[in-house]
Amino acid sequence: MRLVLLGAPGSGKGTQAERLKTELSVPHISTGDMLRAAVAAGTPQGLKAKAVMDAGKLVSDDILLGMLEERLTQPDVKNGFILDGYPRNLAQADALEHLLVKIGQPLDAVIKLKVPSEVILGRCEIRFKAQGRADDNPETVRDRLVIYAEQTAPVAEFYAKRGKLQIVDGVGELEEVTARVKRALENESA
Ligand code: B4P
Repeated sequence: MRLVLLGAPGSGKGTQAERLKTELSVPHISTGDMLRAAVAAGTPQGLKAKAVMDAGKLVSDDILLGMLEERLTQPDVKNGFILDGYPRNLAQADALEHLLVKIGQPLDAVIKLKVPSEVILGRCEIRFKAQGRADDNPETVRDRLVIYAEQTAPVAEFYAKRGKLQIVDGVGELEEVTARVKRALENESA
């Protein structure tokens, strides 16, 4: 299974990917986690990315593509992957198509988790209080939602035009959302 999870910040992409990876026996690849690891390790990419991430903006496409290409060519990806956080704009969607053709791993499914902004603001505020992630600050989340609407929402249209997009209601208990995603994947393979 080669799956892309789309959705606004706080829509549950990372949360659901962690729940699905064991069942699907594929790695969860989160560009957000990769960037946070680069920041923590103080790599040159991490040093460039930190201020951008803290402000809730998108890190440069070049940095992301380099990191993703390296990750998607690791041996554990041979049976597929769940990609979370990428693509976040149309240039990244194009770059991903080319990269997947190059490595012979075309996408099987794209699922967008749909969650209203007021629910997202509530979730991120809870995570901000619990984990103190700078980009979960309510003001920054509002900015991230604007960037999402302007730059990431067109990516869903990109996949809809290719007949790959399924939209899943992301509101509810974690188990309910996981069950909905699994049903959507079953439809995909039916
Ligand atoms: P991400 O790490 O992708 O951050 P995120 O959008 O907030 O999603 P995440 O997966 O962590 O959270 P989730 O919705 O699961 O990106 C962080 C930053 O990295 C970006 O702003 C950007 O700067 C940079 N970046 C990453 N990828 C990039 C790219 N491709 N290009 C450029 N820059 C990039 O969960 C959120 C919260 O909701 C959690 O606390 C969770 O517990 C809760 N939650 C989830 N599901 C729930 C449910 N059903 N009910 C209640 N709570 C729920």
